[in-house]
Amino acid sequence: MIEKIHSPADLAGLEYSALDILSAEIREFLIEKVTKTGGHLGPNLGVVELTIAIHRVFDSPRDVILFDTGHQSYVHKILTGRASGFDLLRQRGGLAGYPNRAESEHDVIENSHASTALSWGDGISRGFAIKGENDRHVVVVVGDGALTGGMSWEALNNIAAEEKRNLIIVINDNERSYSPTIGGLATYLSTLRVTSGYEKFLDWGKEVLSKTPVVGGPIYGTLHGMKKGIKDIVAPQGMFEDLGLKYMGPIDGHDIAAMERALERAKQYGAPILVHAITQKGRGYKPAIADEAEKFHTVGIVDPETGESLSKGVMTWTKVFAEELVEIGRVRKDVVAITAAMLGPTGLDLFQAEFPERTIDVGIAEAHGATSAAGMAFAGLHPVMAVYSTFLNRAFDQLLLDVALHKAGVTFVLDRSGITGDDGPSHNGMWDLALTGIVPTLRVGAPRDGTRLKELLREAVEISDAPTLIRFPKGAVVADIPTFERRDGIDVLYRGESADVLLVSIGALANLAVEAASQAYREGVGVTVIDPRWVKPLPESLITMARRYKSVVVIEDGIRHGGIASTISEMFRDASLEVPIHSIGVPLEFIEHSKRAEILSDLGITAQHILRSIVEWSSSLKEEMQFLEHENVDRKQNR
Ligand SMILES: Cc1ncc(C[n+]2csc(CCOP(=O)(O)OP(=O)(O)O)c2C)c(N)n1
Repeated sequence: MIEKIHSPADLAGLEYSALDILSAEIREFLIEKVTKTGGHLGPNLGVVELTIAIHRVFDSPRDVILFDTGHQSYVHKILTGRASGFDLLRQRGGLAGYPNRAESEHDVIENSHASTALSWGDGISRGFAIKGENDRHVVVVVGDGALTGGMSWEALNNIAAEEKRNLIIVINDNERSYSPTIGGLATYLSTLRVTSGYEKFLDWGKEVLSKTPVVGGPIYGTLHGMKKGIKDIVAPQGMFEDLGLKYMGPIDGHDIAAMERALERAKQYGAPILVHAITQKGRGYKPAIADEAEKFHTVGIVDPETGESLSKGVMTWTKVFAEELVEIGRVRKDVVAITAAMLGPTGLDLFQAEFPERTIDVGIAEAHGATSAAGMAFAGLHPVMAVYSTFLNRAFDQLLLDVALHKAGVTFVLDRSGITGDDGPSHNGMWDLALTGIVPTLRVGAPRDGTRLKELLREAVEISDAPTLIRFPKGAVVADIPTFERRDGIDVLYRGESADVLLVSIGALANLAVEAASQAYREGVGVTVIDPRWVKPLPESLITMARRYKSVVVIEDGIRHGGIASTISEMFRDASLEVPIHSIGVPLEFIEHSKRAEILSDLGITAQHILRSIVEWSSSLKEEMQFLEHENVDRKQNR
């Protein structure tokens, strides 16, 4: 059946028995494809029926369907004619792992950061209402995890206040973010989940009483009129309704007919309404259901039968950090670990296993997590907040004004810094060096290998009168790169024969830098490679060192604009040091999904590219100097 679905219109008129077959085929398809490419398997297996029901009740793209975070939009992609793209999911030229406007008119937001869809839905439905496009509906699918994010609540506050618009909020409640969703809201949703609900009570009442002659109708009417009072006894969904949002549910999100009935009623409602759907993450795939930790939230390349990973076990940056933090935690009882709903992905599950009382999951709430960390530092703890680099963007103001202004002894650990690749433009951790570069009091460390990561982490947690931040990339940690010598905190990794180029290598790119330098020697260019380790503040001795070289080259896995090369230029300018600076890094562009290695190669961040650039820059510098020398000689002779 799946080949017959080219657009949502092809779903119309299908019997429920046919839809059941289609659902099963979509699950098989997802398991077959996503286990080959990697991607978000568990969440998509959970929204098959829910997505079919939405596309049958609403008329996309005239009606707008938004998926919060966007990782659960694969079924939507299949139903909107993109099944053939799944062989290249998240790969160069293939389908994006998130909604993407360039792919389809059915995609409106290009997301991946959680908790934004309600604000988008608020804006779009408000826009339709103001323009008088009252026949258009906006459907927002939002997970229980995404509802833990503050933006969701800011949006709900606005949505509830503005009655007249067609906004349907579908809560996709699978009780999980990556791991089980935490906090008061999760507890509240679980109360709603187990209370089979006053909607059912009313349905029952209607059925029974309408069969009772004469008095039945009026009694039902009275019951309905009293609904708020009854509701508080039968089901405590009061919070949403007290906010001013009509609540429907809970509804079995895997029952297409029930979902359609609920969505049809919601569509007619004419004001913001919330449909609470209960779904099962990983549904229909045994290995996902059996995975207690994360229900296969996201997978790499795995055996479709067993769900076992097919990539060799490698030592990752995440694991080096996680193990070292446990070691530190054994000695330092004041060290606490904070995660924003990403216990497993940041490696903090190891810390939690040993120190559950010192591990805090704040939900998808990076901003709150950062300020809460400042509070814990004030109370005498040393919080280590581990987040993906891209998600720190969410907490910039809190990092600046709550943590740094208060000189709080908090350590941020940024995993997935630099180019990450497969998850597309919004997931690259390419902004952190530029963003953190402008935060007073903050110290930023960029380890080049596992040993330096451990060393910098230990140095960071010793600092209690200022915040620190350690950044490292995704994936396998590189082999250790030994220090030739350490001078004023700067490691010299390779010493060139002549003082042509001083190559300043930032973080995990050091192995490329050393390789390029060793080859440059054969091309007659002397390159010395240094690693400052702490890139903010940079040691003043960098200026003294640079004076001896003809040029300086900086390589960094972050945007060139406002990054470390920029900081070094400013340092040199302030010191009236006139040495040419070249920078290799990420341009100021949004970078489409592709493998990290492919993108780095495009950007000239490989040993070969670095070598070529250095040789080119050095020879043009030589030519320029020879030209200036000739001019000087001519001038002297003409005098
Ligand atoms: C701001 C932000 N922080 C962290 C993440 C990482 N993340 C991706 S999906 C996810 C869990 C989402 O849970 P939920 O909304 O319930 O969706 P589900 O996967 O359960 O369908 C998290 C924490 C993110 N996408 N955005």
